[in-house]
Amino acid sequence: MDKICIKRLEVFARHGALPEENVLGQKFLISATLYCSTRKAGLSDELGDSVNYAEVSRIIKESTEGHMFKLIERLAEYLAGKVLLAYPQLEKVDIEVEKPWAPVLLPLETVSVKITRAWNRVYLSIGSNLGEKEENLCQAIRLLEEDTETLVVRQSSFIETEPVGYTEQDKFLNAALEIQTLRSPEQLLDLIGTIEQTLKRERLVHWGPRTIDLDILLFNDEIIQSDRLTIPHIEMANRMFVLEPLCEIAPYAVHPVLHKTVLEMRNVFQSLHTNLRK
Ligand code: A4P
Ligand code: MG
Repeated sequence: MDKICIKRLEVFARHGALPEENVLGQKFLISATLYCSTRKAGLSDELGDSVNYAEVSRIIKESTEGHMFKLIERLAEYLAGKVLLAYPQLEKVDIEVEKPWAPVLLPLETVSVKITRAWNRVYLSIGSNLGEKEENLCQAIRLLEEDTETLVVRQSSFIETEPVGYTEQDKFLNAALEIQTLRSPEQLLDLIGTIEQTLKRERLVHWGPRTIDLDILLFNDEIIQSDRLTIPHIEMANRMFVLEPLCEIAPYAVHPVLHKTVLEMRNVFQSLHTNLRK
């Protein structure tokens, strides 16, 4: 992956755990490595096809001056988020914050924190079979877009599907979404919970009617099994209402446990059910 590097940008700011540091201020040196393809700009010679390092430097300077954190860990985290959110086309960013005048009272050259932060690529399934179904899906998408750490990159068409599981209920409207987010899996689950609450989802019957249901299907290529989360979603390969819309936006996304693409999973499911009906 190509890189654009900003080395040791000097900023005077007031971060520090000691009150004197917050009053007097000191020098910080900030380095950033931006991971993105420079191929397009390399051919076109157009700034608009690249990430403008002057603008990134300005974002770093203003963000560093505009806050007062106790820890350089916090400052590095904040800067990484700011840069990634300003440039969704970056895959990841390294940020190093050096504090050469840190009040350590020993003859050291500098202290620093260096972190790497990346966008997470995530696929979600959404469904509704209560109330204004289309409006519910649109509202859920809007609420995802309103989250400052999340971008909705792609969405499938809305597909009407027969209820699976508990069948004594209305048809569903289902869709799949591709998002990129800075949130961790658990933080994304919290966001989904908040959106479900905002849209007044009540849990009455398991697999029963709902104004909105949001599930995390794939999170990068991670495999997660915890009290709150199973990723990939445990039922995704067995549900046409998931595979059909997902196939529309990500046919070649790979299930990290089954090692099958979404397209393959959909075809397997389809042929299995066609054979069962014969
Ligand atoms: N949880 C664990 N893993 C995940 C994950 N990957 N994504 C936990 C989201 N949540 C996950 O989920 C209950 C708990 O699962 C969460 O609190 C979380 O900690 P839920 O969404 O509140 O409960 P649920 O929806 O009743 O159960 P579940 O298993 O998610 O059901 P599904 O798979 O969503 O099925 N028929 C059609 N045609 N279309 C539908 O959309 N949906 C369902 C519900 C049934 N039939 C359907 C449809
Ligand atoms: Mg669910």
